[in-house]
Amino acid sequence: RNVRILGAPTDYGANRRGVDMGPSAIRYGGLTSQLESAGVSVTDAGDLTVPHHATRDADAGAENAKHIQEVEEVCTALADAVSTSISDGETPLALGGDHSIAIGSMVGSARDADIGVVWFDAHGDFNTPETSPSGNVHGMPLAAALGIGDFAGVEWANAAGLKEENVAIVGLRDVDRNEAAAIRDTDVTAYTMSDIDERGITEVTQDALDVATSGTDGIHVSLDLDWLDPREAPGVGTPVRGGATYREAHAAMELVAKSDALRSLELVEVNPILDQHNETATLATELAASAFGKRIL
Ligand code: DIR
Ligand code: MN
Ligand code: MN
Ligand code: MN
Repeated sequence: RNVRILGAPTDYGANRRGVDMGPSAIRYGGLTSQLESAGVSVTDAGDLTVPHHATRDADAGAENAKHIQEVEEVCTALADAVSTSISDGETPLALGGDHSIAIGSMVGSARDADIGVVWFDAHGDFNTPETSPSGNVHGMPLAAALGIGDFAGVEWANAAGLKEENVAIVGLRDVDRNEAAAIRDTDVTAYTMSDIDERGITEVTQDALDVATSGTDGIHVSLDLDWLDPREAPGVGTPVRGGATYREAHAAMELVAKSDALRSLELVEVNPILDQHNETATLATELAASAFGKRIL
């Protein structure tokens, strides 16, 4: 397999600055050599050009969907880069940046295919401008892609044409009240940390992969580093106690590799300003290697 690294250095969807440095931190954490140790060949396409936050009106966008225009610009560019990578025969690995980039990754990944999605996250990312308590778009990308609420008919966001039945969220432990209702109202499959406690990471991840692969051409895996426990991954903007362990995260990514269905991957929300010695970025590189099939023996 050939992998193409695509950096998306943006923080427009997040409430804390610094996540735009995620692509650099992940590269500096040894991404290319980790991927090569998984036996894939690697091309680094560099970063998308994203205008720095400081150059834009601080209050741009609606209060309930901050910087939505910038998010659209970044996602549109990323969608093209992801789709081109796939047509060139290279599996895209998008580096955030905050989780708003997922809208673009999914649109690009789905341009010539029907895709399923597995979303590893502490959060549901299912808010809409009307339900969001923060107005931060990184809490909305799944709702945006699925055309929920205010996002109905928003072409740049809905263009992936995702089917709710092919979307699975794994690891929930911090979901806003109206967001929970929105998730329950859909046919999206959602597994909380309690499901992982009760059934184990292997069974839950396998079920999630079955949901995403059923009747699709391949899957997009979105890995928000705050899925992991903050003890393992402190360098994220919205840490929540009680997350996946180091072993659980690797086990899940190894199952992703085993599914042989991975069409695109993204690593998001790594914020080196909040990190300790770049350990969250480094962990992200290891997990990517597992997702691309790194084996010990
Ligand atoms: C919160 C936080 N639910 C929001 N979301 C985050 O602002 O909508 N998602 N951090 O990753
Ligand atoms: Mn701002
Ligand atoms: Mn997220
Ligand atoms: Mn999250």
